[in-house]
Amino acid sequence: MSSPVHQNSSFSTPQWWKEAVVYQIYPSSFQSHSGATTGWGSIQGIASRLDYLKSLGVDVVWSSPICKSPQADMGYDIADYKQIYHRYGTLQDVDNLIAELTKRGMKLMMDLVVNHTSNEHAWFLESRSSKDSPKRDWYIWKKPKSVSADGVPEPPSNWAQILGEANSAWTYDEKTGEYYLSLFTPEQPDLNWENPEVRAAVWDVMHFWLQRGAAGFRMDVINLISKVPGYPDAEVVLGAGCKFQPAFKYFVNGPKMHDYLQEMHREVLSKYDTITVGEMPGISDDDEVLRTVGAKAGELRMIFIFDLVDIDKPHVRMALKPWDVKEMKSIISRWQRVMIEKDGWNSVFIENHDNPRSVSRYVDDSDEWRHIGAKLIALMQTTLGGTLFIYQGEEIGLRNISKSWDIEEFKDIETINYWAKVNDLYADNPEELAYGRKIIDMKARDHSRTPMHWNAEENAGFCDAGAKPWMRIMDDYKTVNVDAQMKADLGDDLSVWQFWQRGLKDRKEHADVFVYGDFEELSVEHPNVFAYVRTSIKGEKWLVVLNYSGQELEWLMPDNLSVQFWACSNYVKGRAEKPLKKTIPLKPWEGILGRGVECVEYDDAKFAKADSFGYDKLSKPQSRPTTEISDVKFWLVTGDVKPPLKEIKYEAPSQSWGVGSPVYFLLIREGDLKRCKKDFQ
Ligand code: TEU
Repeated sequence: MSSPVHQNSSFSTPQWWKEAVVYQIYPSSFQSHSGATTGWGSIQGIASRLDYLKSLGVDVVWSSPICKSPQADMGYDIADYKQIYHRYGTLQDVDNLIAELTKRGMKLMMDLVVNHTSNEHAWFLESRSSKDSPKRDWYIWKKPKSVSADGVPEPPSNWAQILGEANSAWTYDEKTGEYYLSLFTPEQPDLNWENPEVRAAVWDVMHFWLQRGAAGFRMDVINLISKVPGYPDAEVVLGAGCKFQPAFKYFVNGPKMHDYLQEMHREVLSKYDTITVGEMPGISDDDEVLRTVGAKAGELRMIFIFDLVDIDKPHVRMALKPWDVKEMKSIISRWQRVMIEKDGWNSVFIENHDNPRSVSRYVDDSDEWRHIGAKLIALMQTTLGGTLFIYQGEEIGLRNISKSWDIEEFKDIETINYWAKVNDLYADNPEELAYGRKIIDMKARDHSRTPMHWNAEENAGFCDAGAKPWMRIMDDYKTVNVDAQMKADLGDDLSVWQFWQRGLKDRKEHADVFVYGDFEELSVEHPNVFAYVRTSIKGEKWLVVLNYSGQELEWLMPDNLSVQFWACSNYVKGRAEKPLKKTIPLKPWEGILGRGVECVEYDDAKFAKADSFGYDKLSKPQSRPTTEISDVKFWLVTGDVKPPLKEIKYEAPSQSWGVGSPVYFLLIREGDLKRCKKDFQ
């Protein structure tokens, strides 16, 4: 197999938006500004933290929506795309933010929410005003499926609301006797993208922000913009008592989605040098994904693929499905490989504002292990290929809301709807109620939305001491906060923040390996260890070994592999003292990063082929191989060492590293082996 990373592929072609580290801000919870009494974060607050973000290693700031909104869904219900929500500030504040970012060599990415608007948007108010309104067709209006004898209308189909699966995705409007489609909540009517006027209005919004200096967009549920005509009833998958059913297959990557994205590219994106990431839940088919992010397709730079954060999702988000580390690894490895083999580009993320905290979900957030677990995740994230996204608070290992909090502390509409459903269905069933609460404790979107912990002062430095934060601040802010972690002197250890900072620096210094390099998993069968090799186009290799378990264990390195040194570990500041080959002992939740060396096993046929290039003289090796010289007839020189040898293309066996990479061979003839061995002693 030959890897397109190195042949006829643009995967490794450097681009600023590939190397950029993107930091997601949830504006209500990031930073309020001094003097503000609202208890909400603000744009001025964001501007005051740019030096902080720069020092962490951030290049692009993506803020969740800041536009004018009644906040039914925390700004994902926009009432005016060209105005700012009053608590966040003004357009002038955004201009100032962009200027301050630019000064620091950073950029702003806006959240483009155009699958739907708010029901308070002027377009919708006009659309719902009468069936003859010129904007009637800007939204999706349908007659009731039927009207019962006593006059009760039935929605056009059985589709369930995404943020309240007990309810219909269709909202009845008394005034005109029709339903409108509102996939998320009734306050978020879906725009009708079939209408060219709607598309033109969206392009206009995009130009507005790009001309103002935004560098691009995260596009909210951009794969939901085309619906299957006819709006057919969805299959029944939710059990008794559920009238409405998830209908994703009728609106996820719908029939005209690619036409619309291509038009968007033609009309807008092709005219600017942007960073774009499409939020695309519910899609997992390689070829379909490549139609958007393949280098040749070029609709969007990258998308968010949800396989990892939906690992525990059955049909709806507020539910649980068992999963294990093997599945987690296979999801990550699969997408790493797909993008390499099929010449696409991907985002790397493990948290966002719609998901619980990664340290609580994938590792162990107890006081004993939070610190190590958060660094294990940081090591993985900073060594995976793609554009890296960090979610606010991930860099200090914030964890989920405590199970002791009252349900009233949860503010998200999805949680509120879910809890109402559970109470409606199971008011007298304490077991079901407890299970519902368990789902909230594990899955609610609120977990990632609590205010940021800046310091140990009142309100965690998030807002002034006198103001009341819009959402309760987590109880551990006095010990787990930015200030403490930045300043921490932990002797032979690093705080979570310091570890992230170093990881981001390393990632940038070795972008050819970590951003653009080849990826090969070495631990497919292991139940707990995730080990992989990243290889740059020049052949430089790094080995990542992550123990995703709370157990001490040993991992057996493949025979043809060893490392020169273990450069990094989530347990110590300096190099980790571990064996360089064979059996590697790992502590609970331990992650290590090694600088790799490879010794290719002798293979007669391949040796003969290589030999035919005419290298019959013994060349002196550039560095010392780490396996016994008698084990090999030739050995591979890592790519940053430039041997005085001819480059040959070698189809490496699939189990070895650097599949298909151009590699350098030092050819050692049988008769010279002895002499060579002597040289090394
Ligand atoms: O989320 C889309 C959405 O449906 C997510 O809940 C997604 O299914 C989930 O993350 C997969 O794990 C976007 C926004 O991110 C969210 O905050 C909004 O509520 C929603 O769109 C509607 O705009």
